[in-house]
Amino acid sequence: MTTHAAAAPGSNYLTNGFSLKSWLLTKDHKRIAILYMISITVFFVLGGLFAFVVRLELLTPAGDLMEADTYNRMFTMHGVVMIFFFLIPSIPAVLGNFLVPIMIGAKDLAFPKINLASWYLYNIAGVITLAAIAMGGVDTGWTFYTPFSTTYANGYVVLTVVGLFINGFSSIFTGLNFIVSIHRMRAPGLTWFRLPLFIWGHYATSLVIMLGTPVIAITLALLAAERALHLGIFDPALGGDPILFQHLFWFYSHPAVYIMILPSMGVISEIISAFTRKKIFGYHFVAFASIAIAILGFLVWGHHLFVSGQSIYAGLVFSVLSMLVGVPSAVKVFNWMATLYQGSISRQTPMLYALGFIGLFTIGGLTGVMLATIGLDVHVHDTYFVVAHFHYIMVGGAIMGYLGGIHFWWPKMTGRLYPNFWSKLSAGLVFVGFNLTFFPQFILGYLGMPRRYWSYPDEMQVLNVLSTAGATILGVGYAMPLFYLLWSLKGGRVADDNPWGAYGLEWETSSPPPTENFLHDPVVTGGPYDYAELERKRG
Ligand code: HEM
Ligand SMILES: [Cu+2]
Repeated sequence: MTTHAAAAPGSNYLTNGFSLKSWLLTKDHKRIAILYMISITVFFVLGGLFAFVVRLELLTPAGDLMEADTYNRMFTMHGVVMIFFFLIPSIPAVLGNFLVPIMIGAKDLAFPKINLASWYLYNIAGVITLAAIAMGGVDTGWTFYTPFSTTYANGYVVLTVVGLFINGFSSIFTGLNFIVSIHRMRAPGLTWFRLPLFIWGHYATSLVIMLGTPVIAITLALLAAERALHLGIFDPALGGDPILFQHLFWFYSHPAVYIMILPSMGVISEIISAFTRKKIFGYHFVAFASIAIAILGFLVWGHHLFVSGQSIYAGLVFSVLSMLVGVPSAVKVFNWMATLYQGSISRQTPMLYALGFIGLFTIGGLTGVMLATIGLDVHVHDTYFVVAHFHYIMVGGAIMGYLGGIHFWWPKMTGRLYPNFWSKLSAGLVFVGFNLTFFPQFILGYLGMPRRYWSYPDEMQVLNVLSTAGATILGVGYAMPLFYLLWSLKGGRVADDNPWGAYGLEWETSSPPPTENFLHDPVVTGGPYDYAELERKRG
């Protein structure tokens, strides 16, 4: 790659207009990323509060803190907020929006206005869902299973579902923008196999978003239509089929778990390469593994229906396919490990998150393979074992990737460095708190504690207390970055263009970047992660 002069001092995307209007009507992908970061942080805090209420109730075996019905609403709203308003948009809408154009050497995404519209849709959807919560909430679980959701639930199902329907479009707009931009707007010389793995991750994610999201949108629309107009789509009393809902729901929602994890894997590849000073081992395999996951991810939804009465032959096929989807994930884990091997590893905060990701994601993935084994799943289905599995993937994987990425690119986004001591301490607390919260849940589930109950037998209290204690530590670990990152905006040391000495187009422009991203149009002459070349240039 060639180097490019940085922006004139003092002029960058943050200083280009200070009025509220210059933010709310911005078409700059970098400003939209910041707007998204603010919005999803609000929802993350809200989702976290719901989780804390759930863990507080589970401190004691008796259901004593709240009514059973309130408890149902708490875990439902926790799931809805965390999945749809935090995890799905998190990395693509914040880090992806900021970095995809810069990493491909473009001035912006292909459709800047649609990008801004995506943020507005997200907020409109959020307000609608919040209204449903404020009016009394929903109690169906984030999965909205019929016929409970259509016929028996007494919460604000239709309003929530309308919010999620709209939210789906914000997701689609982001995916559309990424696909078109990556195809059409790469800098001269930036061929597909010179793209950073972060871009491959976002490209694969965007494919899943575009193909999957319309299915959930239609499914939720049908659900709302049935609940409001009593059409017989899912309700057997009206001639419908409740299992059809589960098929349609998981046809999106299993791929959706890859919407959450693929971008995170992209972040991890960038961080590992930067902090080992090496090219990612088996770059092509890692790139193709993202595409393989995106495709295979659409073929395994039936593993959520093993005990639904679906045919045993269907179950067998879904079981085998589910184990196959573990293969490309394992390929990535092996390649990251091989990259670490004999690398000059530097233990900066982003790297702590990346190393945490590898361990926790591996536990999540391996327990996923266990769940894909029908015989075992019959035993632990709908228990805390499943809860532990998906939290290891989504919290241990996706959120570790998000936080790692925020810490990696914060100096680029804001031009400021954050305090090392506090950021490492918080990464440590997150790792310890996370394991203490969720590891006991594997044991609880294996012992037979069902999910979504507000009370449990006395002998399960010790493990539940550990879990609640862990959640408290985890909460502190998550809260800390809010303070030191905000503090860094004024008090942090000024970051130079490439504070980590990393390789990539984003490190060749100034921190923060100018509105046009680069002062001269970049031309790419080499492959990705060419640290040998970077060292040569530095002499
Ligand atoms: C090696 C790959 C994986 C396999 C084989 C796998 C397998 C499974 C199976 C069989 C279940 C159903 C368990 C049951 O309900 O009895 C399940 C649940 C779940 N998995 Fe995974 N999984 C994998 C990776 C992932 C990833 C990457 C994510 C998220 C990013 C994820 C998120 C979830 C969620 C959210 C649920 C529970 C949904 C619910 O019932 O609320 N899984 N997984
Ligand atoms: Cu699944």
